Amino acid sequence: MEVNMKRIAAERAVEWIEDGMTVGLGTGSTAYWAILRIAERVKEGLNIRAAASSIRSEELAKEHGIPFVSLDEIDRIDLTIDGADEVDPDLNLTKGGGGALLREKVLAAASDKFVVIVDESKVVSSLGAFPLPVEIVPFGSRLTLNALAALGGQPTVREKDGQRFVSDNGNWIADCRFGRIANPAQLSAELNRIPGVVDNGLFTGMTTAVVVGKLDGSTSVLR
Ligand code: ABF
Repeated sequence: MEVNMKRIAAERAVEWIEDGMTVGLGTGSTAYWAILRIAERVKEGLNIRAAASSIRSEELAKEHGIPFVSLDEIDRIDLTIDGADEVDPDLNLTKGGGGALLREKVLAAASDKFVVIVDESKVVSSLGAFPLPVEIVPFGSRLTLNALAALGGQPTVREKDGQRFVSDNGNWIADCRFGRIANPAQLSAELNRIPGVVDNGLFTGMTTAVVVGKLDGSTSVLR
């Protein structure tokens, strides 16, 4: 039987949600399994309120009856469950393959617990094989791209269906090929010092736990 590794990771993480929690909803195909499982638990009586890391996640959650709260009404999130593109041994992440990195990082930073759900292909010895998404403002983008190139990023502005990709925040994504990222925290700080950079897909020192779905149908938890 085909194992859906993303689904089993998502469903294990969702079991950690407790009544009365404010829950952050991630973005991407793994996070969507979590949203579907949360919706099932809400129908079974779970009492939560959710905040979403993308317009797409909010739409999906509302379609399935998950109660929402505006981020303007809360100061903390109890638990956010989100996907990732890569996870290194220190639980640093590459995120942003779905173009939602900015809102995802806002939620993760406001969360008491930030739980990442992945299939085992995402667990790597070091970050960097996946091109690093960097959210940039369109204004002066050529200058910003030059600065990213000067750092060794070989930036490519993301396109989707032949059009320039625009994030939920009206910005662009530059996918950067730095190669192996030996010090994610240092690179993240260097990137965010570039004036036209809004944020980048390196999530360092933010992860509470990673739930890994495996091909044999089991899950493991990295802390
Ligand atoms: C999102 O999930 C993004 O940050 C990340 O790129 C993506 C991973 O996608 P998937 O779960 O579909 O593999 O959180």
